Amino acid sequence: MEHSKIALPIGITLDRFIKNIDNLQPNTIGELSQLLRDIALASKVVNREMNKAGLVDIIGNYGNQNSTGEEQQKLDILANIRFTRALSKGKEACGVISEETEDFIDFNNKGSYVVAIDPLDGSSNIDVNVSVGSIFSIYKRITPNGTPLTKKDFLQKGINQVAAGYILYGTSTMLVLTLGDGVCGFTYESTLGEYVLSHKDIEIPDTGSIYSINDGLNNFIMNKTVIEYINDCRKQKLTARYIGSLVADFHRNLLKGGIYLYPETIQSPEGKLRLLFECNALAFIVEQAGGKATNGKNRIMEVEPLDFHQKSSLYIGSSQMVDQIA
Ligand code: AHM
Ligand code: MG
Repeated sequence: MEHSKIALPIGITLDRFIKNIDNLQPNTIGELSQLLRDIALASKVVNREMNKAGLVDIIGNYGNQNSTGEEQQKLDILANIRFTRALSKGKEACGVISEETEDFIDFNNKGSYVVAIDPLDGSSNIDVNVSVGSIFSIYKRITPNGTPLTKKDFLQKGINQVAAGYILYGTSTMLVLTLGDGVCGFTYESTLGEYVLSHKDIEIPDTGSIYSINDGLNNFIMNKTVIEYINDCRKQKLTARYIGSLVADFHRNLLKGGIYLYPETIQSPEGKLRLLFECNALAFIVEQAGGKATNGKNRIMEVEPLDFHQKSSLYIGSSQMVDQIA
């Protein structure tokens, strides 16, 4: 695969990185670069709120359920507000759909892009100070600019993504990004308040020694190939690693080589993760890094979403490992 043609040195800021993309493709990417800045800024605010989570009364359950019936945590709500506000203030995104809301929001502006976002993934881990993440996908709207947005602007296949990324709030905070030309990672330098390029042209190893699955699901997995594959992993003494924060599990496997599996189970026959908010963005990133993502039958990026909150099984990571499932 051909990777980033942009020769930028380690240590440059995300802002400069984005500016350089502008210089290379001024007509196509100008709006997108501002949109990425808005997302980065919102993530810094979320990061700040995350860091003080132990100090003030913002951790814990908000008492509501989100549209798929799970409990929302307070920081979920806050993160959703921060990202939505940042996107609505700029004029580049014309609408957003979030894992935390039932329907999309139309910003009623002339922007060209729509954003699908999981503002805080793995939020049940916040109370115990374990890594969580934000995940985003950016698409061009399908309906004409300036007209009301419709469902079809958001129900797009993953292959239509123009950019995708995640922010991992971990031992350090990182933003990992693809614009369809390789994958770059930026580490947050909190004293400067800047993301700096720390991981250039990330490539996932073709195979690895890590498999990541919730072992408690074992007796409820519906796909026989997956059951056999996990047994094989055990026989080969691969290393089982599962945090229960998709972004963190994915990020580790992206850098070290491995596979993340969330299968269809008797309790969740369609899988648990959301195609629009979680699977598509990570599938785009992994493919750009040389890996693969499937639902066990099809390439994730080619699945047609019929519902905003559609769930999916997910097998994602090193290509040779994912090939054994699909
Ligand atoms: P969330 O979007 O409600 O936070 O749920 C998604 C999370 C993923 O981060 C994680 O990989 C998975 O759910 C863990 O699920 P389980 O506890 O069933 O293993
Ligand atoms: Mg999530």
